[in-house]
Amino acid sequence: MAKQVIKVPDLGGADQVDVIEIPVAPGDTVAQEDALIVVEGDKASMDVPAPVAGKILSISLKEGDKVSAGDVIAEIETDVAAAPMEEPAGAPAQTAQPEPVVEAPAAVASAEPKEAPILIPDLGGADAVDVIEICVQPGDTVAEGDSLIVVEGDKASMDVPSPSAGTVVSIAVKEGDKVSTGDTLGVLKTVPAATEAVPAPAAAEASATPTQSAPEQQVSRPSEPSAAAQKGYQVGRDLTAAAQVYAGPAVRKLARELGVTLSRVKPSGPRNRVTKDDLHHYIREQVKKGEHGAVDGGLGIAEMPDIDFSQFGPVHVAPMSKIHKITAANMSRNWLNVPHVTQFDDADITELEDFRKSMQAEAEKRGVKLTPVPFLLKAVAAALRAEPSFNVSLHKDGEQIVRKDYVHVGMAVDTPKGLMVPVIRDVDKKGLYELVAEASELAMKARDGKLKTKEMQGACFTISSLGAIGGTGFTPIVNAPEVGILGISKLAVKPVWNGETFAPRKLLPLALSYDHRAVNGSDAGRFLTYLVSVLADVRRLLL
Ligand code: CAO
Repeated sequence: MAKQVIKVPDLGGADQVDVIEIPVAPGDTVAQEDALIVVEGDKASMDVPAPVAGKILSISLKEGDKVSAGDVIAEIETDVAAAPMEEPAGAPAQTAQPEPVVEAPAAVASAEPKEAPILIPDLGGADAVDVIEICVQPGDTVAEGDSLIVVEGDKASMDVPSPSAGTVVSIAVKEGDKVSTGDTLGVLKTVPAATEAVPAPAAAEASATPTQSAPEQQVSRPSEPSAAAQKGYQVGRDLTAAAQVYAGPAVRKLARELGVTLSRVKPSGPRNRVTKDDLHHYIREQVKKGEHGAVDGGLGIAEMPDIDFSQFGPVHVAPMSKIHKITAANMSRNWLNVPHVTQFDDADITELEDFRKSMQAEAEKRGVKLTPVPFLLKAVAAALRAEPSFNVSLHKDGEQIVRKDYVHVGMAVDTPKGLMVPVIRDVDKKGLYELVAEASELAMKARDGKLKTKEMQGACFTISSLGAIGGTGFTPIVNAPEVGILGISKLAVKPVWNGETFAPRKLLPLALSYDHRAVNGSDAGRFLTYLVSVLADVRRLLL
């Protein structure tokens, strides 16, 4: 075991570049060539890879630091015998690609517009690099230093800047092409005024064609920073807009390996840069969605779109009450888990209504108000007793049916804080006045938020009455693990054929939703038919 101090290698002449990402942490084991840091200069971002495999003991930098060649990056414990790291044995030039050459513009003697080929500049020794982005198109006007294309080698992505101001006549490469130093990128028509303004001295030092000198000498820079270079990161930001993504070469490579479209990844790095962590987070989210069946274009449940409603008009966002949130979660659970069937019928409650009204005075003396709801509770309880195949729940194992020998009925109550369902126990054993009193008390408790948990548990079945509100019908959602729910709508007087004539009758619309795993349509049919018959003639409750 030996400790090695890892230093920033030659950056191809670049100095004081930003550390934009540190993909490793102390304790990490890295392989040779794994990126230790990602740095970014005016024109290129590049990985600085580990020259040896080993375990990171410490990191001397943090994101945002500025570094130059020779600065300490980290200390690594390695099996390899320590070697001096600053030694220029070619390693730095191989591992960290220098910035692309910004070719000095040639002096232009004439003010006449001139078309000239744009050549791929010296790529710091890299060969056959990928064209990953084309930033301009024919007809675009560019300033000197504006990015024309972005290329990516093994270790760095870099902008290829325009050698001078002008108009792009043609682009000879496309995304995915491989280019090397000296290849023709396109044709640029130079603008006389701009070319005259370019300082000439640089032309003497830099050639329009690639040089063959040693890497550190290959990097030439204009004697004055170009407009684009002065803009610094602005170039990068423009690229982001053009390519919808801003990421280092290691991240791009990983994205390609994983088949991830980088523009879909939410960036969290400096200047909206996609980091490796962002990529990992994105993959984790996709896997999670996949496990829940939410796959693009598949049969699963697609994710709800995240819509900014304020784009359509003024909005006010308010938190949901706790009850509302619980109800929403339960509804969605029940809706997704229970295969619902809803069956409809109208109960002729003409006689029931006559009876109810005739009892109103007596009820008032008892301090209660008779509405259709207690009659419905009583009729449902009778139907559950008459059709025990409906008084069941599906066992959790999905292989057994739990048959109940009690009749507890839930009653949906609309409260200011949301929907609550208190449960009336042993409904089949209680008289009408007892049921009215209990239903009123529980409804009041629900509205006052005073219901105890126990008072909301144990129902076999639920009734949900919107009769006082209106509507001709609705399909209620089963309150699992109960087996069914009865939705009651507003009674309407309708002409009904009695065999001789049409007579006005009071019809109560009923909708019975049930869990088709636990009961069959025939069970539900019998249940609803019995219920309708009891409501049509409450004397049957005595039978
Ligand atoms: N058709 C016509 N009128 C009806 C009716 C019906 N089906 N059901 C009740 N009414 C009448 C009552 O007779 C009463 O009339 P009067 O004021 O003239 O006497 C009036 O409507 C008000 O009744 P109520 O609401 O005070 O009492 P209720 O017994 O009908 O209902 C309760 C009690 C707790 C069920 C009800 O208050 C409630 O909260 N309903 C909402 C349930 C709900 O939200 N369900 C949806 C769940 S799924 O999202």
